[in-house]
Amino acid sequence: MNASEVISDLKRRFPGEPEYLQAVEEVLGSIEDVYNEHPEFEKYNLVERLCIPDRVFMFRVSWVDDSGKVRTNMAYRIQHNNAIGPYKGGVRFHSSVNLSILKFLAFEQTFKNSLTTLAMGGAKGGSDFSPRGKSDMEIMRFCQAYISELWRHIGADTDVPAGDIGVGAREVGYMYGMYKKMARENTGTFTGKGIEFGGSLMRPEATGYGNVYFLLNMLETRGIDIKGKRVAISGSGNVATYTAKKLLSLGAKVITMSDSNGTIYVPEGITEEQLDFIFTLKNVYRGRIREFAEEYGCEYLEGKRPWGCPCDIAMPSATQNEIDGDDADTLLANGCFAVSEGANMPSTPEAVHKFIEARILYAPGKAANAGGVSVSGLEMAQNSQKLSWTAEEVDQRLRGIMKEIHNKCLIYGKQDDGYTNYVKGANIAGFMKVARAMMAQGIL
Ligand code: NDP
Ligand code: 2IT
Repeated sequence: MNASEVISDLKRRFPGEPEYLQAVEEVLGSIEDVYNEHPEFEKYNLVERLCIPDRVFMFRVSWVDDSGKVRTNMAYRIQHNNAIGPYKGGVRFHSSVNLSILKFLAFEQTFKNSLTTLAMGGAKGGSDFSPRGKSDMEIMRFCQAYISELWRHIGADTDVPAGDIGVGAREVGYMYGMYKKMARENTGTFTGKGIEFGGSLMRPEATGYGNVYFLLNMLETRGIDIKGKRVAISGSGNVATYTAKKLLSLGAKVITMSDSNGTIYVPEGITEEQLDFIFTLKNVYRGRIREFAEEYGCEYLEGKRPWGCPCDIAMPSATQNEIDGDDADTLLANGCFAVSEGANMPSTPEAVHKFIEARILYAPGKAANAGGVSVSGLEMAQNSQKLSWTAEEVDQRLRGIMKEIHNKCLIYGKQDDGYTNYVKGANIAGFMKVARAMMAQGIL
């Protein structure tokens, strides 16, 4: 089948999976040229095999809440592709989680991991369990229940989970503890672990810092200095807060942060002290961003996303499809000249089209947010060596990897008119490595 036949076929077979189909369509739309140059891909039905996950685990998790009530959730692990290395990807706990969302994330992860220069295949897992308002003991019991089923399908050289929305160091710790108990091994089959038991320095910072390093590479191509630039960030979780931290250290102004209830708008830019408040609010008290506005008396945009606030640069770092076509129009009308995605697929296809049409610097998540999984790969390397590297060493490697990903985007994404289409660049570079590996390994 050729690429468009694959898309129609997937639409027919998986009609209730819009996010998955959206991600597939975006990638296949941009690899057509290279695909047509390789007739052997069609002969081996490579695209269809690459789009459909190798396997999907889907199961019920039962756990007991603090009031003694027995609760159930749906849980999943998608092992998408392991042509270039063990399955690798995060775990998401959020009420919105379903098969379509995890399939899109595992598909994206395969191309992202291919770009990192490291040997990692693509996977994603999660549950529609919502950590919001749950006690620490409830979180622990849920994590243990999830792993009591999943543990037999993962392993240090098989499938290595990590964090994502709703899953941070606390949840990884509980899941890894249960995994170790069940599997009777201590080989580091999770990344994002605590520093005391095999975690890598800089893993918490990696996605946000990596996104800023990618942005700096993009700005350099146009000779733009980050200093003093107004950056709108969405989200206030792991990716958003470390993006903000790196930006502040470089003299940029972080003018917004948000959560699913609203946005704080600070036109003069938040201070380091205010950012520390957000870290504590989110990680210790697990509070809402509205409380920041109450503390500092800034503007709070209830129920709104940040994109109406005039900015130079947008760094969406919350969730998928959080910038639609109208938001893109507003950003562009306000003079935004760069968008670098911390979240996975935060821009709808309409928004992506508008950014590229407007010839702004636009980095898709699979390139810009690859720093997180890259440092996960470095955590796996350290665990294999039974060594821990210094923060400086990990940060140096992270900078090098982000530079390399940026170079690949330039190589495959440069257009005749000189504009770099980072979507095309990232998709082709990511695809070609996986495609070559799959061709070499035969029909599986
Ligand atoms: P966190 O759980 O730490 O933070 C998520 C943030 O996004 C919260 O502020 C949350 O607000 C907000 N958010 C989540 N879902 C929604 C929604 N449906 N609508 C509006 N806001 C929402 O997650 P991360 O920071 O780890 O992840 C953020 C994004 O980055 C995700 O797209 C993830 O896939 C991606 N990513 C994460 C990596 C990592 O290493 N952690 C690596 C690469 C990408 P609220 O509290 O109200 O839910
Ligand atoms: O989307 C992502 O890249 C992540 N959530 C991180 C995955 C990982 O294995 O570190």
